[in-house]
Amino acid sequence: MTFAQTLAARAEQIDARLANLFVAGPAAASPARLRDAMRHALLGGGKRLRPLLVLETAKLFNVAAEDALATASAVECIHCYSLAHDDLPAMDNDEIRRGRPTVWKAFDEWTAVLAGDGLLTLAFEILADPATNPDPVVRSELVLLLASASGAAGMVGGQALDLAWEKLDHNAPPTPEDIRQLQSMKTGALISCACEMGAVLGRANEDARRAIRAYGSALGYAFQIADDLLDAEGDPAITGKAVAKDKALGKATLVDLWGPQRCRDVLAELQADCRNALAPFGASATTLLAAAEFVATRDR
Ligand code: GRG
Repeated sequence: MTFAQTLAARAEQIDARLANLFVAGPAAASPARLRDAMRHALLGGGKRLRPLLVLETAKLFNVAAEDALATASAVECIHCYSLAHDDLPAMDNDEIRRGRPTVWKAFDEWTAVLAGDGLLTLAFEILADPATNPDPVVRSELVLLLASASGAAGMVGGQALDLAWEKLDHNAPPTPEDIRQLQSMKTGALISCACEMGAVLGRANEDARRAIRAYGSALGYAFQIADDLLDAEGDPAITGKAVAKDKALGKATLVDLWGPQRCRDVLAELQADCRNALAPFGASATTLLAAAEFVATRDR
């Protein structure tokens, strides 16, 4: 199986689990318009990379996919809430996401804000549910990891730094270190967290957790550099979003500062970091290794 086939098969599993949240799950009782907007944000076209990372990391520690799917779906709820809010006129003002109208475009702004709020809260409702994992210690660790990766010192903080650079006056442009910091908070933290949550489900020891964190952190960094390259050079027919959007918004990216070639060199170094971090797991980490290659060379 190629990595693209594995990703597609995992996406099918996760999509079915996500769709069920609106049928038998906690979102079933929400008002119809809000529910439709949450469904719009959550379903329909995402690659489901973060859920795959949860499932594949859990698998390293012999956790069956069925026992990791709820955790994987919680991470995707957070990711999709962040996209719905990021697309709002007050933030990135995007009209197209995953080749479809963004949530605020398909509904309206207040519905998109509330749909994001609903997904954010839903993620923690899923993690706190004993059906997700019978061990309360595991559940509380999952909640803590996801809260800190997605909160004010993680994704939300990274988004705040990003928007501040873009929208407020500064005496000097951001340095590569500034960009690295905001990107690792905004994008890297959730990707790295998805990996570590799989290790928590598998009750991995501290050495293994450290190795998974090193992999997740290199992967998250690679993901963001690849995203910047895609913004600069990607084909909108494949990426499902406007090209050169970051430049149009005046966002500083590493592609601007370093140029595409240096970014590609750094991507190759990060792939090597991922390989080194996964070395202790041998052949059982093949899919995670392939994920690193996919992230560094992706076209969507
Ligand atoms: C609004 C709190 C808040 C946070 C927003 C993640 C984020 C923070 C904004 C998204 C903006 C963006 C395009 C960031 C680049 C990295 C990224 C998250 C890309 C989209 O993720 P993919 O490629 O998307 O995994 P799919 O559609 O496949 O799920």
